[in-house]
Amino acid sequence: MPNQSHHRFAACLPPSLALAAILATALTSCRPAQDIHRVTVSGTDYAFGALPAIRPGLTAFGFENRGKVKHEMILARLKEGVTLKQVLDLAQSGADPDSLADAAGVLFAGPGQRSGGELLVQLTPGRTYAMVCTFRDAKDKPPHVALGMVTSFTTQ
Ligand SMILES: [Cu+2]
Repeated sequence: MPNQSHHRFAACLPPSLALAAILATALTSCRPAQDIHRVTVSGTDYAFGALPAIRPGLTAFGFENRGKVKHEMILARLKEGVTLKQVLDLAQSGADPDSLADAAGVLFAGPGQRSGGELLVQLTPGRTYAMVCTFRDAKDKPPHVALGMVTSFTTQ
């Protein structure tokens, strides 16, 4: 009787042990591959707020606008060995600073608002990232970066 041997095998597993095995499998597959750090960046007219120490790894950035005009937070990883000053100098000369950095993404937030989404970035160890807002309040006004809305951090 083939069915009987099957039953006998199932019966030799204590039910609680079988359930524990199923749960362990389910919990393992639900667990994220790595922890996601969360960093909220604040912006005012016209600066970014102080940043906490930022570690390498998967990081979700949020952007909170505490100012009275619309702002953006462009996040870019500077090329190895490049300084923020070099990027700003190049931008000021009218050239495109994209050659010195790799953009990660951008968040927008209206006055007094938080960005509707977050920016998920895999931060590289020991690298410098720049945050910048290039909005202008009017066509004849300077970009916010020229008013001081720029900052940087190096992953530690
Ligand atoms: Cu701005």
